[in-house]
Amino acid sequence: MCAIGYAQENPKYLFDDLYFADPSTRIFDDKIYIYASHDIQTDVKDAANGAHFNMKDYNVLTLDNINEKAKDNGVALKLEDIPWAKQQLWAPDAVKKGNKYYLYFPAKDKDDLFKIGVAVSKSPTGPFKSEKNPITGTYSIDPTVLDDQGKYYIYFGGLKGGQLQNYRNNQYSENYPELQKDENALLPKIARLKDNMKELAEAPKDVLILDENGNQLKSGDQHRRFFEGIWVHQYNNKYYLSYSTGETHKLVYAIGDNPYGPFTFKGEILTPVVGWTTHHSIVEINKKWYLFYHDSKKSGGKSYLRSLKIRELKYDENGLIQTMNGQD
Ligand code: FUB
Repeated sequence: MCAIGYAQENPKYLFDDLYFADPSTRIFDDKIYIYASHDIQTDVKDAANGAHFNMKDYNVLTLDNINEKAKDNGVALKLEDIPWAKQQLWAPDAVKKGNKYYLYFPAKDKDDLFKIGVAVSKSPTGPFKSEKNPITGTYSIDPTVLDDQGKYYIYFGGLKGGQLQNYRNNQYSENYPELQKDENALLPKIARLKDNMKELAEAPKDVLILDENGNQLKSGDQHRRFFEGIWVHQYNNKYYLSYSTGETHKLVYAIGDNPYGPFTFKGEILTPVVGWTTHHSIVEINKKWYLFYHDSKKSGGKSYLRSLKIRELKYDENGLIQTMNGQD
């Protein structure tokens, strides 16, 4: 089994003084790896398009024991080594297949459109080598990959700065009308990956998120509808799809029976943190479940300087996640 884990009621920071965010935590060969955004101080002012999240590289973090601080293993991939990318290395994720590790990441291309790229390494801590071009057919931000018994699915999408509102049926336009509050909310996307892990095996499909009556969540339902930061994990033979609600600053989740959904909304995982929003992952370590996420407390509330945290996550007897307080 992997590193020792003890019950942990209170959240704990993974670093005292380094700024990382958007943790995608993965267990590879019984070791804990965290693929995160690397936040930096920037002169770019807070902008609606997220330009102040001006990250330029990825460092892979490791955790020997959940009660200790994490370790920064140095730069694993940097902007200048990604041939197609212009700026903004946002939330990544990684997966192992065979003896290779695949890092999936969003960045803006030369036309300032977010695409998803992939970079490969023989080591979980890199260095990773980027493909020449982004993955054909991808767009927007926040990729995460589900390894479902050897079938690999990529999910992605994020509103506003994440540009998802500029796509309908996978087609880009700057001119789609803003959704009315009673129209169906925009949805995250899913596509199976080809065996080479570098191409989509199918066109991205919507991941349906339904309310308790089987109706799609509406765009005005800001406390429940999808905004960004998707994560998928399995518990008791169910698929849990969790995400950030953006403007209402919550982490919420929905449950489904297969990777494609539909998923039925269930409730809140985390109430708002200090900072604009959070972004998370949920993993099992030694038979306990943990939430990895970030807040901006340590930077005095600067939305673009975020610190990683971990806390234990609990389910009730019906498999529902107990809501936690983001201000802790
Ligand atoms: O880190 C940049 C962006 O902020 C991420 O892609 C979003 O999920 C939000 O955390």
